Amino acid sequence: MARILITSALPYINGIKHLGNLVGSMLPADVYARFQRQRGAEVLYICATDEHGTPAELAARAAGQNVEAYCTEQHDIQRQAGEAFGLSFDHFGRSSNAPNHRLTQHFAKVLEDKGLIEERTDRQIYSIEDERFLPDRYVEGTCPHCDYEKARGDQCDNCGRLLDPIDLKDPYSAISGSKNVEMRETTHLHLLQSKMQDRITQWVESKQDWPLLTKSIAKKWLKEGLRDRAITRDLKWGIPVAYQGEVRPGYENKVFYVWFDAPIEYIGATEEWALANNENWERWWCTDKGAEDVKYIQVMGKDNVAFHTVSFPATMLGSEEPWKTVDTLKSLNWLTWYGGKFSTSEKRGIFMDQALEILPPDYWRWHLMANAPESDDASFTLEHFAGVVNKDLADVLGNFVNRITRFCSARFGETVPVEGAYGDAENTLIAELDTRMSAYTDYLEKMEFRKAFVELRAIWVAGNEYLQVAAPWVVIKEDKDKAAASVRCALNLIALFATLSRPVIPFTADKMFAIFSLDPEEASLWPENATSALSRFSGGEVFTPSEVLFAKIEDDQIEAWREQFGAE
Ligand code: B3M
Ligand code: ZN
Repeated sequence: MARILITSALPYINGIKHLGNLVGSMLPADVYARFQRQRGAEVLYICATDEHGTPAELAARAAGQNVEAYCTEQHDIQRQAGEAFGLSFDHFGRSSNAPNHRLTQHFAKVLEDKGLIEERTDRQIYSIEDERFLPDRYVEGTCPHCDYEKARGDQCDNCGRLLDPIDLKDPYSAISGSKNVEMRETTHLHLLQSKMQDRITQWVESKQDWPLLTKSIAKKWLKEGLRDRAITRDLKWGIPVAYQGEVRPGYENKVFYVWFDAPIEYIGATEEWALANNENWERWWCTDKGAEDVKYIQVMGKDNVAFHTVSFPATMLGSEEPWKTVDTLKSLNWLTWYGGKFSTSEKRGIFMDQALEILPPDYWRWHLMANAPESDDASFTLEHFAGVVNKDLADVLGNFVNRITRFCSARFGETVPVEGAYGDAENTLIAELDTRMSAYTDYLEKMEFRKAFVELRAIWVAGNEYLQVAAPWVVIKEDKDKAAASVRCALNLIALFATLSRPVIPFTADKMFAIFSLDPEEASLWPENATSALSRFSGGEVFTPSEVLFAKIEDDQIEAWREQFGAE
């Protein structure tokens, strides 16, 4: 049996994520995990909150909470939102938990032993008024590239460039606003990535099946030449720079840099899962302890690709320990909000909790995945969303289920009819389904989601067209047995649709299985072919018509949401 490890980029702790974040990492990973489970693979889907670094401290400060309490609260909020969206994590961990502390310190120690870590003294911005260094986002100022006046130390929100705090013009403290800052010397550990240029280049080149976007980002970084980078910061909240419980002298007020420890949490969260479930994490991560036959898939937005194709591999490969590294890295572009940015502070866009206040998860899941920003950025608009929901979900899928269960119940009763045999119309349908099901399966396997869901939609459409042709409501007047056979076929289609749709719309799929009192876990095993799938019910099975599966979105709802979520 295939063993598949899946991780999606760890959502940062500073607030609930928006739909763009969701479709950029967690949701596609979830769809893939569900698909592989239905195929019978042994799947481990791991995620966690990314809790360290200056954005966490600043968000806690803004919320008037201490950072630990803030992270605990936000972790719970994100965990609940994920559950409500049907994200089927096997574990949703926290990068601040003990396993990540141990592992991060372990990696640093091993890398240092291998001569890949060096202590260097840098100049950093120090705030006299705040009596502290101002790493990363603690300093703001004018962008040296575009003159935007509120650029943050690590990145300019206006031009998008990555920055070093010391490049900012007119820097000031993000804590107090004080401009009374100066350069002071401070010592940090640096990971000598420059020494690993060849090893990482070779490793990237060995990855034949990485998608274009992933590969081109990795190659761009390699071409520019890997630079050594500081992996510690002058902060209190984070993983202490300590080996075997002993803080490294001089590092009492320093911690590891968030981007050093965050990817290590993929392993840490697996250990959390193992501890909680009496499982073994090493068989997923250590190639000398059973992980050699694991297929490891990472899913993330394009801004995270460099960290996963260069920095994290530098940590793992540099250790020379037998760690499992990523096989397939699926990266996504941006989902924009009406062509612009989702923004918490400007109240633009829909966040995960708000989405579920207005509609059930499957409406969002379907739209987001069917329009995933794969080959390019994609723009979310409420108008497009409503159009897709009304057409695909309400008219095509929902209507099919409703129409045939009602018709059967009115004319044959609430039992699958047994009379009649499949004929030409059914055989034509089966041939089309076989072709489409195999294309659909291949696209899901390759994580080409847009193309996959074009096929799934076409499969639903094929069911509707079949029903148009078979027209049991007409045929029944002349040939009741023939009508019975097509009703049986259509009822079988409902169960097949439920199986095929379950990776993307799991809640609805389970409602569809419930019509026939089928156990979703058993009933959703991936079908071999259409012939066997359409003979699941041979007649006599009892069913109960469901409520309408999808409500149409009305124009006045769109209007109200445009107002509420800042559409323009
Ligand atoms: N936390 C994603 C972000 O906030 C970042 C991903 C970490 S993956 C190890 O941009
Ligand atoms: Zn700029």
